Amino acid sequence: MDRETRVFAETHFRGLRGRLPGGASGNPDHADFIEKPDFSYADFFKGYLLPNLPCVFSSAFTEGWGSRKHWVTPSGKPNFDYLLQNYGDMVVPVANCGVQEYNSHPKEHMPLRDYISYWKEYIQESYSSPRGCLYLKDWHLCRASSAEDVYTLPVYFSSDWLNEYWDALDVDDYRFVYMGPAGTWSPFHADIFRSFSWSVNVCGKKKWLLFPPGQEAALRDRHGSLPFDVTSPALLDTRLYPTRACCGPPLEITQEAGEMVFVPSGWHHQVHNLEDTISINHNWVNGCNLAAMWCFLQQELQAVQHEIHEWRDTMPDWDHHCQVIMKSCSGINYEEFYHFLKIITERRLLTLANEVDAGKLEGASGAGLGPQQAAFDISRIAKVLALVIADPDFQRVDTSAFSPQPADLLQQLEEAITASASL
Ligand SMILES: O=C(O)CCC(=O)C(=O)O
Ligand SMILES: [Fe+2]
Repeated sequence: MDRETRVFAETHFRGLRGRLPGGASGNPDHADFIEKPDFSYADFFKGYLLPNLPCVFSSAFTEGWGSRKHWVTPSGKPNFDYLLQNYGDMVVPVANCGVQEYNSHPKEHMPLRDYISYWKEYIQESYSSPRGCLYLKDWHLCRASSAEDVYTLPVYFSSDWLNEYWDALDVDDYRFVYMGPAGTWSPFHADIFRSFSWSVNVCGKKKWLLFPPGQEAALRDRHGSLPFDVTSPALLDTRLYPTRACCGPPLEITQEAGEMVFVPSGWHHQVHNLEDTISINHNWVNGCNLAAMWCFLQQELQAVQHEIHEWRDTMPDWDHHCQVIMKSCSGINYEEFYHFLKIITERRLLTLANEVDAGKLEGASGAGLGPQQAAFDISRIAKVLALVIADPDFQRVDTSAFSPQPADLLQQLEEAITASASL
């Protein structure tokens, strides 16, 4: 990141005065298409990441990817032989797109070779099977094997604290491979923790239906539930969906082979594979959507509190129980969120310290995007950490074993902000 982009970003957040970036006024009718790879990180940051708007990058951006060479036949179909030879024994999660279980498709696990046998048969039987329509999704290929020869992370998406954090802990990641025949689909959702996502088609074609943040409220049914499938004719029934007509049409994107879609934070979406498709995607959080993640966690805690409110006065440690339930339902609670902020802060402080030692070499520091990015990151963490510390539910968390103490971490951040003002 250059200095001008950092100043632009900090001015942008000052202008928001703590409000979350919405993403769009009304429903945009198209997503910009970025043709040329001479598009800079600053162009993406200012044009799409900060205003929280979707865009599509042309296939030129993924030209050199190993997966686009090896996973695809010359006629553009999945290369089953290559996949079998290289990954056949790996166990993968597979969802049944014909069945709804709560708000997702039920999943089972099987070796990739079994899934590929199913897929070949499904094609031979003219895209039908007594086993239903099966979609391999959320496969953590990178955790199981090196992905160096599969793809390279585009610089635009490299400020990724979620994967940086989980890599530091070495327990999880948010990097996925999806593959499935034409007809497989992902139900209506917003991404985990209000993260951003990017998604590349290694081969095939997807249709995306996207709604800007807030628009989904009009899609709720009379009980307040979001639809599972926004294309369902049931949505036309005004007794079931009384406010449906207040929601504009979705932004529709057709993503071709090699193209890369940027999904902004909090945009609900539904995705359909129009052809046999393989895709790679990441979920990611950084300074631009950190406040949205914190808001989401507050809502998650409120939902838990609502569920067990009748025991509030009788259960000792009721607040602690809410945090335990939150961790098991959402994958993270307030303690872990604090730890996440702490780890990212420590890494950025190191980047800035090295920067001073290294005589201010732009881009030469550990975080990849340079000292200006680290300074921006620090400023965003400070803003969100101040909100966390002021939150009454966080004040009820036992922080006695936290090191450093939250107020001390905030102090460190504020000192770093002062020191980096002249960078
Ligand atoms: O490709 C899909 O089926 C879903 C992808 C998705 O939801 C995402 O990348 O956020
Ligand atoms: Fe998604």
